[in-house]
Amino acid sequence: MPIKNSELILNPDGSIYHLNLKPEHIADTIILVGDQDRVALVSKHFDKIIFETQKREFKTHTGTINGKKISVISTGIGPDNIDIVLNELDALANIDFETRTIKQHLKSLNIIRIGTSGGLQPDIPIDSFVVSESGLDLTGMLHAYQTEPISNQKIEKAFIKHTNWNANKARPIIVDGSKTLLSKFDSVSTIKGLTATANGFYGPQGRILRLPLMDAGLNKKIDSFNFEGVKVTNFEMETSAIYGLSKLLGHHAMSLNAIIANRANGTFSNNPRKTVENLITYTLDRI
Ligand code: R1P
Repeated sequence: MPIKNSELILNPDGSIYHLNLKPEHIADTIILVGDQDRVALVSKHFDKIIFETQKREFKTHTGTINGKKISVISTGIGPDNIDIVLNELDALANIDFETRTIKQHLKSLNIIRIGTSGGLQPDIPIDSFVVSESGLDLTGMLHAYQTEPISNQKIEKAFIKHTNWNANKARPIIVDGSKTLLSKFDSVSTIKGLTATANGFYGPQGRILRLPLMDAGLNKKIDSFNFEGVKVTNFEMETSAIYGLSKLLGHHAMSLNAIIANRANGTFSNNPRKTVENLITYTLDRI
């Protein structure tokens, strides 16, 4: 049965609805960044750009680097955007837009996030790089899908117990990154971690400006969680959503985080742009 026009939405030129891309416009290796302006910081390292487009916050540059085809796409902020980006990337790779049917031979993309993040432990220095071995999903977005095959029940249960997780909030899910991709980053220059993904920047990450929090002690409980040596290293807004959807769809994903803030000691990087640029070159050298 063909997928209906209302479910798989194509633009008049045949490109997919939000990303504005046709299947031939993407590489098998895709770097995701949050900020549209970060796309050019990545593509300036390309030999050449062979395709570029933008719609809303979704900007794409596809080119080659040392002859290898690569795409960089901005996602904007948050797990709701990741739902759009991952589903549309998978459609570009694995759905035939002519027949609107799923292809017989499915493709696995390599999806690498280069993002910014706040460290949660005092020993995670500002301007360091955290490689997310796993993502701790606090967003609820993944619950729209059948998540049983990708979750890690034992550690999730320990986290729920330790934080006395409020039953009105979505159940946390812990999803692993791609071991194949992560193995390329086995280096002393990175910190391996469990990255917490929130569905907001302020209250959902425990920041107080004017509004009191439902659970003012939650961040302390997240910081002190320790499951057989595994601690929550950092907070951001996309990693677990990327890991969850990539696993469910059969893609390889990993997330690299430039630590520009430290929430444990209240500090912020003096030069976050430089740190992000360093993480970009560090990443491109390894993929
Ligand atoms: C918040 O300022 C944004 O920055 C972080 C968070 O995950 C969120 O998207 O990542 P990016 O710098 O990649 O956008």
